[in-house]
Parts: sequence; structure tokens; C-alpha cells
Amino acid sequence: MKKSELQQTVSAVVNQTPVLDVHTHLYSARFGDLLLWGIDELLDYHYLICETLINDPTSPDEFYAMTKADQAELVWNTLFVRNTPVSEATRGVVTTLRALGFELEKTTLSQVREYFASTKVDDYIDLVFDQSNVEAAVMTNDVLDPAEQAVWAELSERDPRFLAALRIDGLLNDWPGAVAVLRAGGYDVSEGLDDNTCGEVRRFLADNAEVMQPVYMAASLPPTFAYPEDSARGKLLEKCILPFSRERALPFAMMIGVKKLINPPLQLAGDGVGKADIGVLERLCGGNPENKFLVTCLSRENQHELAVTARKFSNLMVFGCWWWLNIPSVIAEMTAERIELLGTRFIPQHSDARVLDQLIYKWSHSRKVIADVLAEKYADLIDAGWTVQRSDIERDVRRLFSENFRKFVGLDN
Ligand code: HDL
Ligand code: ZN
Repeated sequence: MKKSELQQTVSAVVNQTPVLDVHTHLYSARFGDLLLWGIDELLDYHYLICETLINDPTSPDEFYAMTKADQAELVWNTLFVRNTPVSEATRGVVTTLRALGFELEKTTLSQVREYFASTKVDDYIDLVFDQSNVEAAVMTNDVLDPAEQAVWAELSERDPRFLAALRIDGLLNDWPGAVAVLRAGGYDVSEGLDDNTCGEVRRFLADNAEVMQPVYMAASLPPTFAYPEDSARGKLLEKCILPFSRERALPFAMMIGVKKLINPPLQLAGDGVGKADIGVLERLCGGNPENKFLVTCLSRENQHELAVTARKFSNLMVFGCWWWLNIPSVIAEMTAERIELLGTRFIPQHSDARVLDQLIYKWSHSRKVIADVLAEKYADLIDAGWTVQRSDIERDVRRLFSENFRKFVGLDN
């Protein structure tokens, strides 16, 4: 292939290759209101809430006391009417509404609301998955959330487009709170984490995994995350999570670097970021060669050392440009250094979508950046004297967009 054909070919292949979205907060329609979709949810996204509250005098407490519709109105007027929607999260709303056929210059919020009021959720899931070319999305299933657990108890048939992930933040980051929930669920646990309690935690994980059939276990962890560590988290990891993950061949996804609630009144929008100690991964991956770890870090300053570490351990798979890294300038930087250090052995992106509609913009924005970086790398390779075929590009993008993940977690084995 000539260099002059690269950009068009790579863009076409990237757009045509379905993606398996390895981390979202979406749910299938059978989870009812847990699945967020439509314009008011799209505008009430916590990324837009904090952007609104730094541009408008409304306090967080006043904002959260408003109805969802009034919150959405304030977000719309502040970020889209009084200001230009040029940030990544605001531009995303523009991309999504355009893709749905709205001419924003002539569209009012109430017209968009009318469209959603007359749309059925099952039809909309089909439309969004088709528009975003997503073949499946991994949910975030909180094992300690009673509302979600109630749905699992009744769930008869599964939508194959929604894969489960056993999310265990509550266990690892709030063990005393978890003890109360597990005891209420009939598990004989105590805070002391003696052998009996650890056995009961493993039974709890096994019972949940039996119901959910997850593709991995996951937890978000603070920048101070340490291993080994003489703490509840350290003991739970050593005696429960790592053995269970190994025995069940269920990879453990660690999302490291979130500083919870640096501004508490902002609630879900109030988290911050901190640089983590990548040495934790050297000890976890090196000390547990039978375990598999999916890892993403929240701090931009961790990315290069994470990619270098991923060169050393075949049981470590790097994924995504998480949260505030999911912006074109940083996706480009991270994808380039990952290709330069890891070739195509990594998972370039996940959407982290909380609202179904976001799949449309998160994937169209990321696909453009990833295609541009890939085209540049193939051009460098052609300059070095290698012949690049379209079939090579198709194989590479399939690897990046789904096959690396499927193989690593044992899907379709
Ligand atoms: O812990 C996580 O999974 C994070 O993605 C948080 O949910 C965060 O609030 C988020 O939505 N980031 O995109
Ligand atoms: Zn998330």
C-alpha cells in the first residue's frame, strides 16, 4: 500500500471494525432504570455537572436539589447556549445529537425531549449499538448494590451485547461496610478477616460469579494503593481476590489513581486524580504469574511506566484512556507510546459510558484519534521498508478492538 492511501484505508478499517467496549456503566434493558439514556441523562452526566458548576453560581447542593429536567436545562443553558460546547464532554453531546439527525442550530431542548419520549428503549439500544459499531459492552455490576442484585435474582435471559463484570470496590475499599452487607446476605464474615471469613468472602464471590458469569473482576483503587499491605485490602487481595481470580481464571481489572471526593458536595462529580506507584504492578504481576491483570491508570504521569511494565509481564494487559485521559490530545499521546512500546498488544480504549447515547460520541471521537495515530505508525513502517497490506491493518485493528480482550479473558475459548 502507498503512504498516500494509508489515512483513508486506516480510517475505513477503524470505522468498520466492531469494538468490544471493555468497561462501561451501561446495563441491558432488563435492568430497567439502571440503564440511563436520553437527553436529560446525557446532559446530567457528571462530567458536565462539574463543568456547569464552575461556570454558573449555582451551588452543588442547590443543583442536586433540582429535578433532573431542571438540572439538564441549567447544563444546556450554561454550556451550550451561554458558552461554546468546545470541551470534550460538551462536544460529545453535539456529536451524538447530530448523529441522531438533529440540526442543533434549529433544535430546542423540548424538541429533543419529544424525540426521546417517543422512542422505545429496545429500539434505541439497537440504534446506538449500530451507530457506534459496538459489538458488546462490559457492564459494571456492583456486587454490593441491592438494587442491582435484585435484578440479577430475577434475570431470566441475557442480552448477549451486555457482558458482566464483578465490581468489588465496596469489598476492597470499605471492608467494614461490606461486612454488614455480606452478613445480611447470610455470609458468616467478621471484620477480623480470619480464615473462616476469607472462606466466606470467596463463597460470596463464587455465588455472584455463578449468577453473573462475569468476564472479569474489577475495582477502582486510590493512588496510594499498595501491595503487599498489612490492611483489610491487602489481606482480602492475598487471601480472597487473587486465589479466587486464579481458581476461576477470572482476570482482575485494576483501575488505579482515583482520589474519591476531593470536593464532596459534587458527589459523583467530585473525584480527583493522583499518581500511583507502578511498583505495585511489578509485585502483583511478578508475584502471581498464574493470575491475569487488566490495568488502567488515571494519571497521565503513570502512562509511560505502565506501558513499560506491560512489556515485562504477559499476565498484564493495559487498557483504555480512562476518565480525564479520554480526551483527544491525551488519547493520541497514549496510543502512540503504547504502539511504540507494545505493538498491538494492548486495548486502546474503553468508553466508560454511563449513558447509552454516549457510545455514539465516545467511539466516534476515539476512533478518529486512534486511526490518525495508526496511520502515522504504518507510514513510519513503510518508510522503514515494510510493505503494509489492508489485510494487515484489518488484523491489527481486530486485535486492538476486540481480540486482545477476548483472548486475555478467555471469551470464545
Ligand atoms: O470507577 C469507575 O469505573 C470510574 O469510571 C467512575 O465510574 C467515574 O465516575 C467515571 O464515570 N469515569 O468516567
Ligand atoms: Zn468507569
